[in-house]
Amino acid sequence: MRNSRRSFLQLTSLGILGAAFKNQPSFATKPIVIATWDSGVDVAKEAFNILKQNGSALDAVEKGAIFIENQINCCVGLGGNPDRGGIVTLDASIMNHEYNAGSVAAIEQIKNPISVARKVMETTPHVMLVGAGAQQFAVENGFELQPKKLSADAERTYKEWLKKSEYKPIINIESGKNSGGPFAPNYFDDGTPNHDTMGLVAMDNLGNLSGACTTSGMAFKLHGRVGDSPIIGAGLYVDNEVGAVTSSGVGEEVIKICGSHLVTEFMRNGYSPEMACKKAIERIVKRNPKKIKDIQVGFIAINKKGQHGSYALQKGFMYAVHSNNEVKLVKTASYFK
Ligand code: SD4
Repeated sequence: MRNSRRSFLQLTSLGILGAAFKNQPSFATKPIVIATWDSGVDVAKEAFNILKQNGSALDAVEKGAIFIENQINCCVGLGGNPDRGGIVTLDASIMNHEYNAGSVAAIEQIKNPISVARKVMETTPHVMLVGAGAQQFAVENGFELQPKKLSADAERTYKEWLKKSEYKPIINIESGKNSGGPFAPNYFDDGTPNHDTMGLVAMDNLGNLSGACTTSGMAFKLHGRVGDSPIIGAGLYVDNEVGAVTSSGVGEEVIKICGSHLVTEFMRNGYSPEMACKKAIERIVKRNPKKIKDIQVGFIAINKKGQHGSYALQKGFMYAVHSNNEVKLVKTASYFK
């Protein structure tokens, strides 16, 4: 009672009561998982398999992330595009319902960085390990060092990129529209478009929230560049009292506004998941109104009631939702129409 009165007061004092309720997306019963992009459909199915057997949200999001990291011709995981020196470096983070978090950044030759991130969370007093130290920790914990070899797709794309070596992010405005540059979608062998980041957040049957985010990052980046995905509060945030959020797009812009944490705080103040994502995107717009035309950022969120929502800068962003034994792809509303 006290809580709902407080939320009501927060909403009215912010003058957004009507807007927040108008934008409430469909209600979903738990368990539920949502995952970025169209490649999120299969990822959500993997994660939901765990949830429907009463598994934890944490196990579910890790399973979903592992599934996509294991796709050899996918741009998440070791099959992803390399940095400008031809080296694949991976970022990943995971967070559970007790504010515990783990992440690895710029890790090389490790197939499942998400599981290394979970190991960091569960077995060390730290949150984040990077580069050679992250790799050493992984090997010491039984993760096999993989060969330094680009996937066939990545090698082709990299060779193409080397012809001009332009360091200019190309936004993935719509699946299938761009290819061959940073942020361009890649494709599975059957032509299915795919993207270089997978973020997913879930609520289990107990009502607990968790999230995971894994990426090969910005293609042809500077060696050592780290994006938003492994940074807790930027590419991923979970507050079990409020909701869980993850992002995709130009990580630098997400980091600068502490994006996923910001979306969580908007939900804490009573905004629906979609409205909370929209408010964070508007913060990016306000910060840099000129630059935003050339970049993409999208957030996806669920709140404690199992409601979900999303908002992006550019059109073309989407996310998969798996609840009630069915999975669907939802088109995200965007700032630019
Ligand atoms: C990054 N956010 O490294 C990631 C890239 C991404 O779809 O999301 N691409 O900045």
